[in-house]
Amino acid sequence: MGELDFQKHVQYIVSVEKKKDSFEALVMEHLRMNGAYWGLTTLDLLHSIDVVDKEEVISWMMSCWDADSGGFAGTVGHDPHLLYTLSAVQILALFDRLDVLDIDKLSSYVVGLQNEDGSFSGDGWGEIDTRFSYLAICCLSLLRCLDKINVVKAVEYIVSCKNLDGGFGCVPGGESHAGQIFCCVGALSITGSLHHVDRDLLGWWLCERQCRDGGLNGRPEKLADVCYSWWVLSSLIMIDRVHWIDKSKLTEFILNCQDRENGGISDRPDNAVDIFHTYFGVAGLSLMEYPGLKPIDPAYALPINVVNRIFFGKS
Ligand code: GRG
Ligand code: ZN
Repeated sequence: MGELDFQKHVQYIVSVEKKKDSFEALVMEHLRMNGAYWGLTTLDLLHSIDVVDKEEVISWMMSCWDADSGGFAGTVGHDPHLLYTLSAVQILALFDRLDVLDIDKLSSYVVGLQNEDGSFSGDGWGEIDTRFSYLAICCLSLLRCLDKINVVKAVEYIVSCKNLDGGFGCVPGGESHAGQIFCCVGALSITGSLHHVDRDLLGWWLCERQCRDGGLNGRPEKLADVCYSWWVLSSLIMIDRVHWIDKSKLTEFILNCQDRENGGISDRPDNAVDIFHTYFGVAGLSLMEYPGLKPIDPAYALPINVVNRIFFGKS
């Protein structure tokens, strides 16, 4: 199975950033801010964030800020959305440059997306999903502004999306899915509300996601995919049940998804690599304390030293 090829993955991430005119870059254009967050976080976990020109990234990011609404867009000239707003805050946290933000305007944008029942819309168009609850709560917490929303109602809404199997869906009654579980458990963890989770029941559902090949899937009967190394493992860590997974088999599955020639990690062995699965693979290995990687925080999806710097003022 070999080892994690630190150097090749750094080269791959830098090359994706440079290939702005490729087909892949064009179809991903609307998500550029989110892609930048995945790439930069991965570089930091690999101890290589200094290969990027931070000032250049910050000036591009600020051109994606919509001063009218207070939110960030996925790229210049597009509409703002909570997803890109959190990605922008996370990138600035990585760079230790949250000072460039207009925190009042930004937090008002997020606050304005909370609905009567405590749920959140992702943008002005109104779609509701527990993903948006996570995005809003994580973003406001990083800005030290959680007190600006109705946290009790936000938590009540998330709890109303809990299922009999212990998992969570996107809206009340929605099927449990590992991605939504990450969002709900992450938001409950950040707000100090994990007592609403049945840890044994949910831990059992999550550890059953491990397939014969060692990889994790997102729900029953589906194929294993490297991204669930993040969604499932981070949730298991937050509820203190990560020892229910076979770590060495999962490590082997992730390492087998590396492109040994050009770097990058794919969703499953022999598939094409992309920036998202490169993050999910490296972050999954970081959660399993793979030697040489920075440890990552399972709720904020940022290196632990970055989270400590925000909340305790140290690096
Ligand atoms: C900052 C870490 C971080 C996250 C931001 C947007 C978001 C918050 C979380 C998304 C959570 C989510 C719903 C992830 C699932 C993504 C995914 C792989 C969906 C695929 O679903 P299917 O049904 O695939 O196409 P399966 O694997 O079920 O066959
Ligand atoms: Zn995937």
